[in-house]
Amino acid sequence: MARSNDEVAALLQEYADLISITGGDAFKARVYEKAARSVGGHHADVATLDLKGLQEIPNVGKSIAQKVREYLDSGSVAAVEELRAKIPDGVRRLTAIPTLGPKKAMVVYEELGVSSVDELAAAIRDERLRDLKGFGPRTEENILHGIELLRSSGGRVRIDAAMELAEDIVGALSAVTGCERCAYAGSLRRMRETIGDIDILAAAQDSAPLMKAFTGLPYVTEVIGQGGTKTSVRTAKGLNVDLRVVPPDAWGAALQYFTGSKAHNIRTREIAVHQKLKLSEYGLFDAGSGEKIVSGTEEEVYARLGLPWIPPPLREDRGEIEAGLRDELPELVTEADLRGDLHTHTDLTDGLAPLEEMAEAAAARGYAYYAITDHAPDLAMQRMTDERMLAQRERVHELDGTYPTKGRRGGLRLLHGTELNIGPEGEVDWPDDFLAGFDLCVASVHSHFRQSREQLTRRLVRACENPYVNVIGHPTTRLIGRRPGIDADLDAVFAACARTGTALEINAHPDRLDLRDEDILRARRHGVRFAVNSDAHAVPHLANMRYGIGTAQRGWLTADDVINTWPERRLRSFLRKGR
Ligand code: DGT
Ligand code: CA
Ligand code: CA
Ligand code: ZN
Repeated sequence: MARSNDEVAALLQEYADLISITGGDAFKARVYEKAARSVGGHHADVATLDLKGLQEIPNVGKSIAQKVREYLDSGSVAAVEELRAKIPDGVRRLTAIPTLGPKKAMVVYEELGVSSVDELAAAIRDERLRDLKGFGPRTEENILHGIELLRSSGGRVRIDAAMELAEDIVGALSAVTGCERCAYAGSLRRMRETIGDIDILAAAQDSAPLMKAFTGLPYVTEVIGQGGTKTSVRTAKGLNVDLRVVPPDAWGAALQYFTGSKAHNIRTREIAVHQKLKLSEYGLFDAGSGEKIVSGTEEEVYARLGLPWIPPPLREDRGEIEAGLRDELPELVTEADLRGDLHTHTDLTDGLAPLEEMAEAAAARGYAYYAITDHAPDLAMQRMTDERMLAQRERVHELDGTYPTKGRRGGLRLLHGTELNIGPEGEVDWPDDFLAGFDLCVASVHSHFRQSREQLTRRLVRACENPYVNVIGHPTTRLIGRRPGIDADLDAVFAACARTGTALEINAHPDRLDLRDEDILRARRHGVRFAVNSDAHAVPHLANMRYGIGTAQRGWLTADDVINTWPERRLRSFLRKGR
C-alpha cells in the first residue's frame, strides 16, 4: 500500500509543529515542514527507498532520512515521541486558531491552564488574558476574530453559494496570461450537496501570475497559506478556497487527484499498485523505474488503469470502480436530457412571478412541457379556492402552445397541476372528482413532521395509493443544515411508489436536494421513477435544475429513470397511473 508517503509527510509536519510549539529553532521547524511537503508529493513510494534513495528527495537531508527510515522500520520516531510527551493535546488544539501562534498557545496553556478553544474564549471574556506578558486588548481582539473564523470555517456551505464563487474564480483566472487550463475540482465537481472548501486547479508553466491574481480577487479577505504550487485564501463569506497550479502536462493526473473523493482515490491508487504503477497528483508512473507513463488527461489516467472515464458525481467508492472494470457504468442523466419541469409556482400562491413570465422563461430554457403546480387550499396561508384554481386552469389552456420554445418545433405545452398537502392521515386537499381535472398532482408533506414513524410511513404510502397523486414532492422534507428529514420507513415508501406508479421528486432547490443521493440509490433498487423538479417560486429558481441533476447523477440515474426527460406522450401515459 502506498499510503506511506502521506503518513510520513504527516509525521514530519507534526514534528515541525512540535518544534515551534516547544520554542525550538524556527529554522529547523521550517526545514521539516519543507521536507513534509516534498515527501507528500514524491512520485515513488518512500517505503521502498533506502537512506540514499530518501536523501534524493528534495529537502530531505541525512537526519530527516534517518528519521523516516526509523519510522518505516519501527512505526515511531524517538525524537518525535520525546516532543509529543512535552506537549499537551490542548496546546495543539489551540494552534488551530489562525491568529494564535504556537508560542502564545503555550503561554496561555502554562499560565492559565487553558487547553481548548472554548476555554480560551471564556478566559478572554473574563479578561484573564490581558495580564499575561506579551498580551493586550489588541491580542484579545485578534484571537477572538481567529476563534470566529475557526468556528465559521467548520461549517459547510450550500452548493449554489460555492458554485457561484467557483465559477467566478475560474473565469477570472482563465483570463490570466499563461493560464492554459482552469477548473474547479473537489466536492464541488462531484456535486456534493454541501461544500467544505473550494478546490481550484490551474495549469501553467509559471504559477506566479496566477497566485497573484488569485490573492488579489476582491472577495479574498485573508491569505491563509501561500506557496509556489498551492495558495489558500478565505473569502468574505467565510468560505476557504485552495488554488493549485500544476504544469500543463500534469493536468489530467492533478484533476483526477484533486477531484477525489479520497475514498475513490484510494481505490484507484490500489489498482495502480497492483499493476506495479504509482498514481499521484503528478502522474501515473512505473513503480520500478519511476518513469512517467501518463498524466495529460483524466481519460488517459483511467484508461491505463483499465477503467473508462468515471463521471465525477460517481467518484465516491460506491461501486463505480467495480462497474467501471466491467464496463457497466450507467449513462447518467444530464441537464440537456430534461424536457420539462413538473413542480413550479406562480404569484397565485407564494411565487413571485405571474404565470406568463414563468412560462416564457421555461420556453427560453428549451423545455417541451412545463407544469404549473400552485399550492392547494389546506395550506391555509395560500388562500387557494376552487374558483381561483379553475380560473388559473382556463388561463393555462389559453396560453398552452403559445410560447415558442428555444431549439424545438412547436410551442411550450403547459400542464395544469397542483401541489397537494399530504394530511396527517395521508388524505389530500380535494376529492377525486376535482383532482381528476388536473394534468398532474404533486403531493407533499408540509405539516405534522413529528408523527410516529408508523404514522409518517402510512401517510406517504396512502398518498402514493391515491390514483391522482403522480409525484411525491420533496419526500423527506429536510432543509439542509436546518431541519432533518422526517422519520419514515423510506423503503416501504419506495416500494409503494414502484407498485403504484408514483414518481419520487428530486427537489433541485439547494436548500432541499430532497431526495438525497443515498436515498436515490436505494429507491432506484425498488424500480421507482423520479422527477427532477425546480420547485421554482421565481424565474431565477428554474436554473437550480443543475443541482437536482447533479444529485440525480450522484444517485446513478439515467434519463430513462427520470420522467421529465421523457417525450410528452410517454409522460402523459405515466401520469394516468393506469386509470
Ligand atoms: P470538502 O472540501 O470537504 O467538501 O470535500 P473534498 O472532497 O473537496 O475534499 P478536500 O478539499 O479535502 O480535498 C480535495 C480532494 O483532494 C479530495 O477529494 C481528494 C484529494 N485529497 C485530499 N487529501 C487527500 C489525501 O490525503 N489522500 C488522497 N488520496 N486524496 C486526497
Ligand atoms: Ca474541497
Ligand atoms: Ca481543499
Ligand atoms: Zn412547492
